[in-house]
Amino acid sequence: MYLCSMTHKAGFVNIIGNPNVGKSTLMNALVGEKLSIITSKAQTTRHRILGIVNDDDYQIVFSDTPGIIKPAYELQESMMDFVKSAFEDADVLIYMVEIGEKELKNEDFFKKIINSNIPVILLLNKIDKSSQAEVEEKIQFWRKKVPNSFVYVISALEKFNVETVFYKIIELLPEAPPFYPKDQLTDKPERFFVNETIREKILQQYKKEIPYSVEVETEDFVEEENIIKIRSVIMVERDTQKGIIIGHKGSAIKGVGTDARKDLQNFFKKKVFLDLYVKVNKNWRSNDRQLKRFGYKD
Ligand SMILES: Nc1nc2c(ncn2[C@@H]2O[C@H](COP(=O)(O)OP(=O)(O)OP(=O)(O)O)[C@@H](O)[C@H]2O)c(=O)[nH]1
Ligand SMILES: [Mg+2]
Repeated sequence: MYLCSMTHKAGFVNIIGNPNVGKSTLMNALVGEKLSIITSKAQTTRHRILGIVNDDDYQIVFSDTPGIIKPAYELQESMMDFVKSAFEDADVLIYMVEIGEKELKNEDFFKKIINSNIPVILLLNKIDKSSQAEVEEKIQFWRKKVPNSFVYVISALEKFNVETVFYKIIELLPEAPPFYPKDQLTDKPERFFVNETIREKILQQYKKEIPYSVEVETEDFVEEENIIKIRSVIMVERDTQKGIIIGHKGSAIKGVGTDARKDLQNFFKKKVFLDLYVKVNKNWRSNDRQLKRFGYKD
């Protein structure tokens, strides 16, 4: 019998911060897979999404979370509950800020960060958009504001310094056995990634309030030898929004389908047939039962 002298490290590394700072871009870069959707609009991420990185002697369970906001309707309250849960089980907290911002959009959450008794890594992101002088000034600013943190400057988009942060995370991980099977990449099922990919295209293609009124549900996901046949519903809150999503003679929704199908083929590494349709689900964002149905509540 061989006794292994190497210790195993494992833990939850939870990424939090204001909307649009680059949390999802970072998680995808750290995991090396596109698990989270990314757009230029705030409030792209609505769920807590796990991304698991496995090696023989460690397992890092990253969590991407929704951007911190003051909730205005029930869906946003659920989104902030995901952020709260990320505070509760973190072994390492990643607080991401972007060049130009000065404070977290929720004072209570900020207090939790500066009073945290677990390690905090503060990442100053998007430094590719900034000058050296400005970056140095911001490092000083954030060191003072979050004195209990390890501060790093990064560009999640250009993957600058991401590897350095990765090694710091491994250093900070506690000794523990793995939490998930070593071949597991995420906690979410295939249909979730279908829904999110479609929602990403909607965020990119439509203006103003439309993307925020949309939820996507995949009704069929049938995998055959050479093709995956998918049927998904795009749900909106009102009749007028249905017309906008479809567009003149279906032109708008056709664009969503084409773009989503391309991404899904890359994600599943298989040919995809995607059938989309639109339904009204009145005020689903404020309806407890609907929020449960879509996985925003237990
Ligand atoms: N220039 C630059 N842009 C970045 C960088 N990282 C992310 N972005 C861009 O910032 C925007 C928001 O990125 P996301 O990763 O979706 O941000 P997020 O924090 O997950 O946003 P929410 O989910 O809405 O809270 C996208 O347009 C990204 O391409 C970076 O290092 N440099
Ligand atoms: Mg995000």
